[in-house]
Amino acid sequence: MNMMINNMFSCLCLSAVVPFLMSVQNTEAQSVFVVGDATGWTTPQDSSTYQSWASDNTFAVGDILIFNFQTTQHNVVQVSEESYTSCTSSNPIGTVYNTGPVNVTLNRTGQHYYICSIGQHCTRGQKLAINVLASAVPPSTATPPPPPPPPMSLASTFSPSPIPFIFICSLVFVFFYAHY
Ligand SMILES: [Cu+2]
Repeated sequence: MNMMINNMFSCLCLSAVVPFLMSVQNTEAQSVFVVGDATGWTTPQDSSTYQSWASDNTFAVGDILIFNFQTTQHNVVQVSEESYTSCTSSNPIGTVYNTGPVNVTLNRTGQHYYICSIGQHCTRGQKLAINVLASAVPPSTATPPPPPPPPMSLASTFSPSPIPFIFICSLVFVFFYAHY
């Protein structure tokens, strides 16, 4: 009889621990992007460098862009779409960053345009257009984590994983009746 009680206790422990372990993996996703990767923020050989870099990545609110450049060689100016297209920096949005490297936190959704306003750098391809999405958290982990496991009782532990519970306990009963 003692053995049966022990085994039932193990069943209860298992059915409480498994859902708890499944809920542990839930972390805030914030990505850090180095613009242009190893190329950094410079006048590129290929004028489509930053366009293709942007299309290889997905940006979301909370993510950080790092513009790697040497102070006085380049700068970072956020501009409107028109200014991005025509490479004019007369109407910058927010701060003009002259000291490299620069960390920019993406704090709103939608299109963001950045250019270098030094010389002809922008017309030679030192310009970046990105689309920022609402959230970096993928849909599967977007739901809040379940509350911590409730105190151990048959009623509360039965519902999270009834199948292993029923299966293991059936084995225990079969074992019990076969031997006593
Ligand atoms: Cu430049």
